[in-house]
Amino acid sequence: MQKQKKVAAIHDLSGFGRCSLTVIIPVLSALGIQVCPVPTAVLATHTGGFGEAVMKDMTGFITAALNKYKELEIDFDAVYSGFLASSEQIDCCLDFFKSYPKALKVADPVMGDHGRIYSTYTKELCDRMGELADVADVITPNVTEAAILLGEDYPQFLERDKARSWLKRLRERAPAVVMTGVLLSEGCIVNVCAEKSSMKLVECDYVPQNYPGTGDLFASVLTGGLLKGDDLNTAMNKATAFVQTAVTVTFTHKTEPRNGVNFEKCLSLLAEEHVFLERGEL
Ligand code: PXL
Repeated sequence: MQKQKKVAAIHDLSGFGRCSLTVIIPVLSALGIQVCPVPTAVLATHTGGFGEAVMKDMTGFITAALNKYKELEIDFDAVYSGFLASSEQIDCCLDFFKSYPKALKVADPVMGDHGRIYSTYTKELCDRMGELADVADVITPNVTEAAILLGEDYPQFLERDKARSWLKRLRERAPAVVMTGVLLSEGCIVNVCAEKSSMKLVECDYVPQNYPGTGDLFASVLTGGLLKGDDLNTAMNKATAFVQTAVTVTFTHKTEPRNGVNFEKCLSLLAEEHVFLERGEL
């Protein structure tokens, strides 16, 4: 049997609303991957729609946890960063990435969505997020985050040529890029990826509702796929299909959008594939 993979997940723990670690842990676990959470902050809820954030900043904890892992010689197959609570946490993540040079380095440059920056984010933190992109193997910005990384204004939609040029410029920062939630000028919403000279696109079904945590769902399925040997395009397609299914299920349940995506009943879709792949290897 192959050795089980381990991911250090440097994200916040938000108690209610289904985002970051409360999504990442179950998704990667369902894919048969061990998640080692390194909380950047502990919050009562996510920051999208529950009033002022109740948040405990965990900046000091990240370096202490890293030192402990080094002392114990615990190795990680991937280091995956996301929502941060302070600009100093950029340095903590850089240290983490540098400490595991053989690990897959995934930086989800979490900063905002739909043209709005998350309420707890400072300008300094946004200005420094690109430093993680510069050392990562894979980055997964949505359009809002891509605009910030590139110093562009948030666009309502992108022409195909513009989407290609944004991907090319993001590729100058990281060898593999997936940009999510791109509304093309012809009217469809796509996820796009670029690696080496290739650029691919997958169309997403339109669901007339936004939910928090979809970026975390997407990036964790993508990370799991890459760790299991999928190429970037395959991992993007699987992550897109999973998020689409979970969002469609949620929309049909008509639950409050701020409560997040009802992904729990969909986890078996990931687990089944895992069982199938493990059987194949035997
Ligand atoms: O899904 C991104 C995210 C992560 N963490 C917190 C958030 C959000 C988005 O709203 O508020 C705390």
